[in-house]
Amino acid sequence: MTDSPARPSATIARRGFLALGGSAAAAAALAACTASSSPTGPATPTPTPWAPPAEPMPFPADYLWGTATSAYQVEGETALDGRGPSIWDTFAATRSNVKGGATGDPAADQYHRYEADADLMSDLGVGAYRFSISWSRILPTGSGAVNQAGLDHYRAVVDALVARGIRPAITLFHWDLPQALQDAGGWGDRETTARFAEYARTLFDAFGDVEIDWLTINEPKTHAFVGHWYGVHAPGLTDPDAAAAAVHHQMLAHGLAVREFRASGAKGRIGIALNLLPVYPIDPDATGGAERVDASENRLFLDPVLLGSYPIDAIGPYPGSLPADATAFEALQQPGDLDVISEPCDLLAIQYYGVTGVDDGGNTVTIEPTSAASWQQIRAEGLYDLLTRLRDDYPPIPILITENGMPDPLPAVTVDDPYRVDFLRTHFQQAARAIDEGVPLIGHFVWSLLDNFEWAEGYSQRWGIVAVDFATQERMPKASAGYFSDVIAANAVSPD
Ligand code: GBH
Repeated sequence: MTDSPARPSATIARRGFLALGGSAAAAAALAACTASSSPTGPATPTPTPWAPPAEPMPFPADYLWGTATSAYQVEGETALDGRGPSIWDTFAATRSNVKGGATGDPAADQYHRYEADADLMSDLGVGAYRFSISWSRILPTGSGAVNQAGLDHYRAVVDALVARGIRPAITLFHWDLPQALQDAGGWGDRETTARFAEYARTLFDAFGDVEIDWLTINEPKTHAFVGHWYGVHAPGLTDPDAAAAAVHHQMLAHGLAVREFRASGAKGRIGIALNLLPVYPIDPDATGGAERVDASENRLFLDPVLLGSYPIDAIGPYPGSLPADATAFEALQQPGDLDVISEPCDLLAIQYYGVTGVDDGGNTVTIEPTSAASWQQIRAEGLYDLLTRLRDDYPPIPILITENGMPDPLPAVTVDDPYRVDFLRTHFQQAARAIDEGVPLIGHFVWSLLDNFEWAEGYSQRWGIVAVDFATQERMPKASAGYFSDVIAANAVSPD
């Protein structure tokens, strides 16, 4: 494969294949004609075979409109009230790991401002807020004695939301593993799955009285690949075998948490949050690379959860695959693991940012316009392709979009974001289109409520529908927040 493990950007190397049918295949063939191998160069937009109807497209009456964040990205106060260090504290402490030497302090100071942020969401009219719990606030060393101050903090957050009629959606793990667990082997060690199950049970017991949508693991793929293979996220490893182990152990941890959830009798629903990437082969006669990228990007995570098996073409020394030892990956799997991983969930959470073209060598190719995040190739119709693919290839399960959004083009504070209004409108339209065609989509969360700490990009990429001045922590709703508010109020998306 062409990847170098520590490549600076994934956009010039590989990524993911959705089996394409009908008009999507035609669109992909057209896209192939305009494919550019430059990650930043302007790709000619794919001709659009679908246009929205003249009348607003309605959403189901109980559709869940939400905004999303994660703990390390917005909380700040990384040393307060007994919080233990996480791998992101360690990683960000090395200045060269994050743009500008930034860290998770102060982020958006939501540790102190959750009440005001709940008011803000209430003003916008959102029905749900997805945030994550910092494992090391609850269990400072990842296991052992519970830190009551941590539980109290999140109880206050949950109460603030519920008091405003906002449904909490809580991610248990959004990449901030307690450092003590990393020191003991992290996701390379099967023991971490048992620690995760204990941590999850602690939370189900503490918040079981509240209707919550629980997301077990956020993007196991990103944490495994970007954190353990590319070395761009914490824990900063560049070892494909460590990435493969992190895949299996996160998947197993997910299943164990689902079992704990059922055993706890907690209210609410549970699922896993997978970032999925529609993949379009740029040469319709040479689709092997794209199929393998689809396997490593999508099926490696969907199949075990929804079908109880791993695909056979995701891992190995083939163009587009995760270049790890497939035999070693199999050796990690114990009898019964896949039964645990495929424990039935209440919903499938998906996160959608865009698509990629792939050549026969399994290399990603830019076929759509990118955003300030060079990996993001924007194509709203890819969301429709993804949703209908899930409907066609997997057993039926309610689907919740738990992330969808784009960054501002520049690092400066702005509230004028017509590109984001356009992004949201076109993606809501594709969601409505999929619902019309029988996809059981139950809600849509925008990433993100606030500008925040964008991992290795530090504070240089602003993803909020609400701007944050990090010096003063002032919140300023952008035009997109107003637009989103109007869509929520109408529970429908207009053609323009
Ligand atoms: C999500 O990841 C995250 O869940 C969220 O925390 C984040 O803030 C948000 O999206 C916006 O980025 O190999 O270095 O080129 C999005 C999916 C997949 C995006 C991995 C970055 C590759 C980075 N991510 N991808 S790199």
